Parts: sequence; C-alpha cells; structure tokens
Amino acid sequence: MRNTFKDQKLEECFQEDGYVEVPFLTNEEVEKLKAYYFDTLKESGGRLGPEDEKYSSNQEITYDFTFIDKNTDYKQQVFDMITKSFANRVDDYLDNYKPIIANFIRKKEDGGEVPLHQNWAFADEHKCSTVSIWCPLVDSNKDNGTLEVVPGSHKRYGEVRGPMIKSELADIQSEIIDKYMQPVETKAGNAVVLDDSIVHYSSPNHTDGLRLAIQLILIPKEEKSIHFHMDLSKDRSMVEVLEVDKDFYMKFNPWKKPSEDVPRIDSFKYEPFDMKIEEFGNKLNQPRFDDNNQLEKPVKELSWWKKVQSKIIRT
Ligand SMILES: O=C(O)CCC(=O)C(=O)O
Repeated sequence: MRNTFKDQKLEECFQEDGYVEVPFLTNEEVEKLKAYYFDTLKESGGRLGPEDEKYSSNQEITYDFTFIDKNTDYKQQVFDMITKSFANRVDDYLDNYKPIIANFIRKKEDGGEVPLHQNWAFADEHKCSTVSIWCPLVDSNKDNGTLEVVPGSHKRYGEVRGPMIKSELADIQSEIIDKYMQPVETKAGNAVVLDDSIVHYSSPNHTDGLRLAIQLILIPKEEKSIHFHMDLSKDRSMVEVLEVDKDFYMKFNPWKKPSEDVPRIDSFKYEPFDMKIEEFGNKLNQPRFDDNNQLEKPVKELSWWKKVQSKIIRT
C-alpha cells in the first residue's frame, strides 16, 4: 500500500482515522479565494438537476456546488484557480498526487444539508487512497454546517461506489448520523484531508452567515482514474469500469449517462445490498476491504474489482 502523506505521523493518523486536519491557507489566501468566488459568480450557469439529464430522482440539492454547474467554462476556470492556489501546499503534504475535481461548496442560510455519503471511487483503493482536501473559507462549526465524519469508517463500507450504485448505507443514514457522526470544527484556512471512502455528512447552515468551502479531489499521479457505472436500464447487478480523466469530470454530473466514447476497460457482477445498523457498528472494528491478508492466494492476484466479484461469489 502506497503512502498518501510525506510525513509519517500524518500518514499514521490518516490511516487510523481516515482524515487529518492540517494548516493549509494563509489569511490572505483565504480572502483572495473568497473574493474570487464572488467576483466570478456571475459566470456560473446555475445548478444542474436530474431533470436536465431526463433522469427522475427525488434527491434535492440545496447547496451550490461547482460540480453541478451548467457552465463548463466556469467549472474549468474554478478548477484552474483552485489547483493553482493549492499546488504548493498539496506538494508539501501529499506524496505525488494529482487533482481531478475542484469545487466551491456554498450553503445559504437555513439550507445546504449534504446527505450522508462516501465519495465515489476514483482509483484502485486496494493500492492507494484517493483524497478530498476540504478547506473552509470561513470558520466552520456545528451551527453553520461543518463537515462531519465517522472516524475510522474509511475502506470498511461501499467498496464499489458510483453515482448509479445504491449505497449499502442508504437505509440507515439517520441512525449512523445519530450514533456515530462527529463534527470537525475547523478554522478558515485549515484543511481536512479525507480518505474518499470515509462516511461523512454535513448539516444545514443554521446561521445567517456565509458557509463557503473548497473541495479538491486528488489521486496518486501514477494511478489510472476509474469510474464505476451501472446502467440501471440494462442490468442492476453489472458494473462497468470506465477509464476517465479530469476532462471527463468537467462535463459530467451525477445524473448524466457517460458517453459511449469513454473507454470501458472491464465489467463485473456486483449486487447492491442493504446493511443493518448493527452490522455497521460491527464492521467498524473489523479489517478494512483493502486488507489483502484476508484473501486466498489466487484471489489476491486479481484486479480490485474482480476481487470484489470473487468475494461476493464466494459468500
Ligand atoms: O462542504 C460540505 O459540507 C460537504 C463536503 C463534502 O461532502 C465533501 O467534501 O465530500
């Protein structure tokens, strides 16, 4: 397993808890990025929704999120600004990582709950961890809807994650929030570096102040970026493995069907399932899904997704 951090102490904390908080931006950098956000907001094309992709969903998004902006040029501009502003600090902390998605996340007053989720899989999580750097541009706390995490929940749930794949945690979200979620109260300019597989959530902004944060998703430079897609109209237990890059995400949103031109490098059988809260609690203390010591020899040698498939067939 490859290191995520250059510093060994940070690496150990990250592997233990699934996240670490580090100093990241200066006050001037925070102010500059905040000003940039408001100065360029007129170029935003507004929020895309499921209906824009002729997809029916009752999922309502109540926060502003660059990833679902209708204007691709604006998304690109935000990506360039954030990656440039973060580059030096990313290299100080992370061991050879490249950015693939950049977002501003803004919650208006009395809205902006981000439902419990794990970020999508972006690379082979049996070989590495992919990360999100979450950096609030205002002090963030429980009142204004700071990020909340289940410490130690990374690489224990949702081994196969993508926009069309139902999470095994979907039906126990509120129980997990009540029992396990912990707010990470973070000063403006500090960053929380998350393993993308950690279970996380954020509550509405209950203040009348600004709640603005940046999220930058990165994967190891040497890794292929992959995306798991399930075509629900064709087969609800077949996952296609797409090889993608940052330009794929520039034109992509959670409800869009990936174009046929994107290379499909493999496919595998996977049956989405529902987990009970007792099992969630037990699994927190069990080995992670990237712990290959649990696997028999022939399975150990398979690609990540074929391992998933063979584990399912074996049980
Ligand atoms: O900004 C937030 O409150 C949520 C962020 C989040 O879910 C993420 O960075 O994956």
